[in-house]
Amino acid sequence: MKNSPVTPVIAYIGLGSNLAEPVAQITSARTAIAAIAGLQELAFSSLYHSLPMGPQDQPDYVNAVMGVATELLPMDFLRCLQSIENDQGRVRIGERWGARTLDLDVLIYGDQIIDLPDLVVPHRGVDERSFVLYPLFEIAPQLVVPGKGAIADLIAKCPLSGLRRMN
Ligand code: PH2
Ligand code: MG
Ligand code: MG
Repeated sequence: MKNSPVTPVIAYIGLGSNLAEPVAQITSARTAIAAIAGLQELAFSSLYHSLPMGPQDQPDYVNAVMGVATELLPMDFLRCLQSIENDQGRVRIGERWGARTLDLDVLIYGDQIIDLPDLVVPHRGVDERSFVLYPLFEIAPQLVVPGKGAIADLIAKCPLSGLRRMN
C-alpha cells in the first residue's frame, strides 16, 4: 500500500533577539528555518523594535513573526527551532525573560491546542504581547487563534506598549 501523503500544517513562529546584533540574528534565523526539511516559508512580517517585557535592565528587542507550512510533528518542529537557537549562541541559564541572542517560539500550530510540559500551543503570549500580536496580524489578519478568538478582536484589546515597525 502507498504511504498516505502528509498534509502540511500552517504554523506561526515568533522570533526575538536583544543581543549580538539582533537584526542579523533574526535574519539568519529566518534563513535557517526556511532550510528545515519538510518546511516551507509562507510569510515573514516586518521587523519590530520593542521594549523589554520582564526585567528592564536589558536591551530593547527586535521581534518578528514567520508563517510556515510544515510536515513536522509539533515536538519535532520545536526541536528544530531549539537547535537553531543553540546554533546562534543561545545560553539556557539566567533569569526568566532575560536577554537572549535568539528566541524562537511556536506560536500556533494549525488548529491544535497542545499542553505538554515543554510545549504549550497557542503560545501563552499570543493574546497579550504586542510584539507577538501585531506582527502576526500583519501577516495573518484573518487568523483565528485556537481557543482565544479572532486576531482582530485580540489586537483591539492590546496596546502597542512602545512597539514600532523598523522597515
Ligand atoms: N522575550 C522574552 C522576554 N521579554 N521582550 C520583548 N520585547 N520581546 C521578546 O521577544 C521578549 C521580551 C522572553 O521570551
Ligand atoms: Mg519568547
Ligand atoms: Mg522561547
